[in-house]
Formats: sequence, structure tokens, C-alpha cells
Amino acid sequence: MSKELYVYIDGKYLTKSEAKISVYDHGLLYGDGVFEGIRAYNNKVLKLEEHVNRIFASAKAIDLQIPISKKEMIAVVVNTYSKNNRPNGYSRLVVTRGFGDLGLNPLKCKVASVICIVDDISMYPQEMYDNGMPIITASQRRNKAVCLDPQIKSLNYLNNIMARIEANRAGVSEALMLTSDGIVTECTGDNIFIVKDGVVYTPPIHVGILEGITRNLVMELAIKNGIKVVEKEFTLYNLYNADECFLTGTAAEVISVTKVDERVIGAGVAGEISKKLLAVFHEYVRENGTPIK
Ligand code: PXG
Repeated sequence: MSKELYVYIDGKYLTKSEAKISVYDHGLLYGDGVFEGIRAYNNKVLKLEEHVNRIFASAKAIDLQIPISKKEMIAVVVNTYSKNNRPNGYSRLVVTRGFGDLGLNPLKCKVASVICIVDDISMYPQEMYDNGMPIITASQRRNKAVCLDPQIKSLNYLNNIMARIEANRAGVSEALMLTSDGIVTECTGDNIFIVKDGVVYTPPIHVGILEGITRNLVMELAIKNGIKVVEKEFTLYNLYNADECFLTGTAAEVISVTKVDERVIGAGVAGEISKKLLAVFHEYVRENGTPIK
């Protein structure tokens, strides 16, 4: 892109090179903040209200007061897409605790900062959408909800980044994370599904996962298409012996997994149900969302 991007920060649209926050911002100093990754397709922002509701819920959980209303935040996202002339794109909404001092006490941060960036997204190669991709299980366990609830989409992503480093080392694009008891939770930036005997299974929220907006949409689309969906705990044994496996996320959309820890899943190709759900997902995102202009 030759034209400079505009970034929204606290009521202003600044160019990408001007858009800066303080080194005293507790988002930087402590990962004290929350965020969302949102997509737009065909001039419409997908599930915008759900993303705004989720960032407000994450903020509430960390006792962070967002200085604008939900309605205003929806307008910020739409306007940032519009200002950047992006009918398709990825946006990052970030709310940090704001400018404070070097102590960790959030009371020193008088006002939270709201940032919205709209840019391109780096996708998995098309070949992976067609043929599926390999993943590994990370030795890094998912945060326990009693320590830092994975439902909070916070700026503290080290748990996930540590697992992603293991994926990088193994030469794959995603890593699966387990609970400390070995229950399957989710990947570093995607929710996980398996298919067995025609039924779709995905871990329930209480195992300690982010309640993915793509996850919820895919579950809804599966049910609409007559596919049974069950939220149920499962282990690596169930995953290795599944007929199909796929991941969902704003960035990844729906992507088939054909190998886990070197075990071939099902027939080792993108399965029928995964392919069907990918197709209905693409149909849905073309037609639905908050209009950009
Ligand atoms: N689990 C986790 C831990 C996530 O971070 C999802 C599931 C999927 O949620 P949605 O609502 O998007 O369906 C996410 C989303 C990336 C990237 O670069 C991914 C996410 C956040 C930021 C970047 O892949 N996560």
C-alpha cells in the first residue's frame, strides 16, 4: 500500500508513523489492557457488535473503564475502515490502562487509551486451506482460569506466544494447548473442533478458552446445516482418533488440521464437514456484517 494508514488513538486519526503511545503506558509496561482482532469482508465488518461486547466484557473483568460507549466504539471501528478505504481488512482494537508511572498500580493511570488500527492480515497459504495443515501440542499449558481467565482477551499473550514458539521450532503454524490435566483447550490464536462419526465436538468454555466469535458462528452455521454440535471435554486420544479436525479464528477463518504431533487425522485430507463449514462460513461473511459506508 503506498498510501499511509490512519490509526485511531483517543479521538484522533493519526498517520501510522505519527501514531504512538507513551512508554509509560501500562499496556506496554505490564500488558495491562485488552484487545480484539476484527475482520471486514466485502465492505462489512463481521460480528462487530459481538467483538465490542467482548472487549467491554474483558475490560470489566480487569476492572478497566473504557472511556467511550459501545456505540461510540462501533463507530470508531467502522470509521477507521472507512478512513483507510478498506472494504476488506483486519482491524485491531486495543484498550490500554493508559499513561501511569513505573509502579504497577493502575490507580496511577487516569484514563484508558483506545486504539484502532486497520491493516492487512497475513494468512496461511491457500494450499493449507485446500489440504489442511499440521499442528503440534505445546508443552506450555494453557493459563488456568483461576490465575488469568482465558476468556479475557488481555494484552498478556505470553502464555500463547510461548506455545507459538514451540510451533515455530517444530516447523508448523499452530500449537495446541492443554490444561494442566491434559484436556484439550485451544490453539494459540484459534479454537479447535474435532469431528467423530458425523458429530462436531469442541471444548466448552469452562475448560479455559477464549469464547471465539468465529467458534460461535461456526457452531451456529453447523447447526443450521443439520450438523450436530456438542461442547464436550476431550483429550489428545480423542483428537488423534478423530475423523476430522479444524481450527476457527478471526485470522484463520476455518482451517482443516490433518496432522497432530505427527499422527495423521482421519484420511489425512481436509474432511467433508470441515470443507462444508468453510464454504458456509465464506458465504456468511460475504453477506453479513455492519456496513462500512
Ligand atoms: N483463542 C485465542 C486464544 C485467540 O487469541 C481465538 C481463539 C479465536 O477467536 P475469534 O473471536 O477471533 O474467533 C483467538 C483469536 C493471530 C491472532 O495473529 C489471533 C488472535 C488474536 C490476535 C492475533 O493469529 N486470536
